[in-house]
Amino acid sequence: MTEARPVDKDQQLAAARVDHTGTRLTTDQGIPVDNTDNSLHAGARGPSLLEDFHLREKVMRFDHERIPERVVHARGSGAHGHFQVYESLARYTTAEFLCDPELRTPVFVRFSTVQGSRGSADTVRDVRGFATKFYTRQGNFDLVGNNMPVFFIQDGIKFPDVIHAVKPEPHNEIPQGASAHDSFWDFVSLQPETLHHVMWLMSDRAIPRSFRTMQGFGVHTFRLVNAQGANTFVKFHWTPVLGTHSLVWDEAQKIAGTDPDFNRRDLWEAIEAGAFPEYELGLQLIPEDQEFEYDFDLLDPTKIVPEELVPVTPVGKLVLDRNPNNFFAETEQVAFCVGNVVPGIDFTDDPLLQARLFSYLDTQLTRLGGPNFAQLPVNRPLAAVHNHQQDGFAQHQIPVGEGNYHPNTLGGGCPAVPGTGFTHFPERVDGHKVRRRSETFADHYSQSTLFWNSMSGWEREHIIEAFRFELGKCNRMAVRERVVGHLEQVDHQLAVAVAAGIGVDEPAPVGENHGRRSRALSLTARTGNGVLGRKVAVLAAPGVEEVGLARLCQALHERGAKADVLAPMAGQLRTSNRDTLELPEAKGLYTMASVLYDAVVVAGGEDSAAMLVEDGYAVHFVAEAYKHAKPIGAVAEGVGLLRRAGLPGADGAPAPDGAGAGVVIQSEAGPAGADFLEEFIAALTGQRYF
Ligand code: HDD
Repeated sequence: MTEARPVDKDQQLAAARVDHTGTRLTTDQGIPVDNTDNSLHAGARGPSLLEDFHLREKVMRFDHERIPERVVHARGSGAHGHFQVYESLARYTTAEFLCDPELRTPVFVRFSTVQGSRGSADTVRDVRGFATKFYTRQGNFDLVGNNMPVFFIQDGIKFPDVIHAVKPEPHNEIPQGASAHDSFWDFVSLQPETLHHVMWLMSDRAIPRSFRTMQGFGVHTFRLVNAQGANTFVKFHWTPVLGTHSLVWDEAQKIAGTDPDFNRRDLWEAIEAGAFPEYELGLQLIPEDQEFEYDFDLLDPTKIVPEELVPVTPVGKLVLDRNPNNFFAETEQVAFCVGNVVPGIDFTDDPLLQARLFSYLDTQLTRLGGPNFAQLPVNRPLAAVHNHQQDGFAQHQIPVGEGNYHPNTLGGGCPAVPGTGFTHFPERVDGHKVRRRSETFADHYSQSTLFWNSMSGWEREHIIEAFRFELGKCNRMAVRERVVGHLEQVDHQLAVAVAAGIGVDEPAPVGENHGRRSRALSLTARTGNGVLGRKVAVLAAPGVEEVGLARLCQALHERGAKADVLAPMAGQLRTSNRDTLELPEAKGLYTMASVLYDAVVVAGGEDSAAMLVEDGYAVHFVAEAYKHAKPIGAVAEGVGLLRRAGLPGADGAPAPDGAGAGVVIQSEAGPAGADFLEEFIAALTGQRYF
């Protein structure tokens, strides 16, 4: 067991931080600047002079502030944190950070969307990246995953094709941040291996509520290798402690306009507020001799290993507890490379993974301007770096001595190669060189059907609506028809429902649905715990009943949820008895929208309720929250707003089956009581009421 001590990435980063507080302005050369508001002119109204080095330097630096955005995953958001394993996994691996429960390994995580450019909206329908850099004492390990456990293609040579197809079309660069266009679906219709991932993409997984409520997956099968050299196949899973939760499509589209930074802001604010996002690392471990036990190939990245076959064992926890100091220096310059593995973790022959091993190293050369990107503070390993790699753009170190080759005597034979270090798993390989796909990769439909079968009723409805939206945006009828043809292979009912919405003839049944399900695939199996970090809008107006309002805000605060009081006029609210209770200042109702919240409560108070009922925006706010199946509460006079918005059950008559679910009402006058608060918080825990 190694010595128990934290490995401090923060301390390493501190050396790179620059704080300008209390300093005076200089040029990049350290020359003091006397005036940065005026160029040097020949006469106050005359031309600028070429000798003005300050002007030239300032403009030159500005001209070159941008670097190429990532060719995929351009829009992202990052955070620092740490990872700790629960118990030693030495049985499986020599990776020290997985073997020492005392060791807190610093990490940097970047979440991202795939299709859109750096300035695109957060809530588009897309896959989300979940990339983690572990700064271990044995070097950096990068787990570069997504929030979906499968990928569109089986061989990395198809990556440029699938990305060209999904990115904005080449002739007009439309659409931004969307897969709802002809070229993507043309590709899908011709490449059925995409189907399984497309099912995930059309599900609510593609519009996560928050980076904090999103699963992560390493996707490929990797290997763990122990001290005896024995190999265990492994799939990596991140499970958010808060549960996995999504938006609904109408909401996601509106947020893209109301707050394009929705997910980014949420992550930032949660960390600032101390509600640190947490994820459990889980492993699916498959003994080497069971490689061929399944009806799919472990090397095929379009397949999951169903949890019913191999359970996910929780092995450790990731906590994100610090926002970056500077977006560009850290989040933009972080360079993940799938090839960064530490001793005890190794690759498999998954042909998608194999191509990634080239691409990530290669892409940084263009993006970060040369081969020295590992020296950037956010990329620097905590482990010592010694080798003879030298020179290149932006070399920041000054290697001393003459022995820049191996073997040498001029440098004392250093850096020495002791013969221990990363040893590749000695997999036996035997075969002919062929440009061919393995036949074990041929089944593209069984797991697409498994996913469909595992969805709840409302998840299926959302999938059908998503297909109709996306395919409905395709101009070519032949593309729509071909996709429906593939859906028919997944499930007849699905294909019929989609076809009916997009003007395609009902397909004839082609076969039987196998009927298998995996409960772990449904969001209903991933509710998580509590209401931590949930955002509640409390609608109020002058004359609001203040005791109940204060109780509500406090009850939510105590459970880790956040209450925003929204009123037609921002600022300190006049309350029903003009008392001086400490109430939070109200935000302007018109500056916010129901789509930015997880739930709504209408506060009590006669004057307040009377004003809200007459306010069209407030009525819309509540009606929209109901449409998006969010928990809604109302206290005493506040119930009037629910009535005005036409919510079932608000008028005292029994609501039709299920229609009143998630609506919590306190009819009796007076402040919100304990029963109401408990019931509302229980409803908030239940998330949505479809
Ligand atoms: Fe990739 C970025 C995830 C297949 C080539 N990828 C990138 C990022 C994530 C993923 C999360 C953003 C990293 C960051 O935040 O900087 N990519 C995946 C997953 C895949 C996958 C889960 C399949 C299982 N990717 C994949 C293939 C290729 C690439 C098959 C090429 C053959 N990916 C890249 C890239 C990027 C990248 C071009 C762009 C920016 C970067 O690497 O650093 O190299």
